[in-house]
Amino acid sequence: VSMEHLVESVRERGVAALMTEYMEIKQRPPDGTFTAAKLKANLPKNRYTDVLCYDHSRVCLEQLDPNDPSCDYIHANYVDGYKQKNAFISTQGPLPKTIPDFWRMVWEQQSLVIVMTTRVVERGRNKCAQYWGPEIGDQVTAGGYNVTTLEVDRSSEYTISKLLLTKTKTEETREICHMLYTGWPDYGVPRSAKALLQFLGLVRQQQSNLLANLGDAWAGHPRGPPIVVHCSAGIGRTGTFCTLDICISRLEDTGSVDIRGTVEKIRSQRAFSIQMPDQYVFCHMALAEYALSRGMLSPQQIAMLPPTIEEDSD
Ligand code: PTR
Ligand code: PTR
Repeated sequence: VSMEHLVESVRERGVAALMTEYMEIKQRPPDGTFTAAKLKANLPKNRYTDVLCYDHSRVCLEQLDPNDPSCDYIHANYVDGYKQKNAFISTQGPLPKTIPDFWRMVWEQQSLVIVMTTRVVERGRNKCAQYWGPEIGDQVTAGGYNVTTLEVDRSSEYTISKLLLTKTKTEETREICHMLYTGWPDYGVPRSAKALLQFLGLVRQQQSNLLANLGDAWAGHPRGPPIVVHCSAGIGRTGTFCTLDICISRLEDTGSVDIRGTVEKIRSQRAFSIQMPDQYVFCHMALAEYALSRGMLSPQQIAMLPPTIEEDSD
């Protein structure tokens, strides 16, 4: 449907109808197996026992030990973008013991950008291991990799760091952009839709800058390697982020939106994506905010929407 249509329907049916729509999506049972995630040797690699990782779309690490079927497992799935296969890797926040696997995945998949939408500790609980150094000059050694923090740029809602990832054995190095969004509580929605949209634009920009540095290495794939996206479980906030990216690309390309279809598609690749009704509603509001900023909707149309959006549009 068109953006105007969407806004009209949200206004008419209200937020409660969106919540109901989300519950319908959520009630559908997972359609796939979780065999690798349930292997005894892999259980300690899952952050949450109730959030498992599909087999059919999982990212397999290189099988380093042919006798160990568990050594290719990491809690991560490929997720398609808008007209782009495997645009993202959605993954859980690394555990202390899976940090080496995480960096190995980044290296093997040749990813350039890591998006993190959780903080390391929230409400006194560990949500993600400190797998990179937060200060300039910090170094982290993980398995066969070394990670050095070269630059850190902090603003109120996010922190962007330039990391140097070195494969110790060959001394090959790669520049990685680490993009930490701090203004997003777990189980919740970002404090500011505007700031998140701005962040999303920066993610795309970083990916294309880093890609340009590589010359024609990715010639056949103009948008490059998968962007690694994670929160704590890698489903709620990660799913919301991917939904918005996909919906915005589609809106730019065709002028139409399909939030429900997008969420269903993402959930078919990364089970349980988008965790809260609020996050589903937020996708609608943020998309309306985006359309407003692009002159696709009028302020009057926006003013008719439920209040979430007005708080952000100053
Ligand atoms: N078992 C956890 C829970 O207690 O809810 C699973 C979980 C944790 C699910 C965090 C989603 C979470 O949010 P996010 O995917 O945004 O990190
Ligand atoms: N602790 C999580 C929660 O209660 O939200 C665990 C969980 C994760 C529960 C996923 C259900 C999940 O699947 P679905 O999103 O399909 O309900």
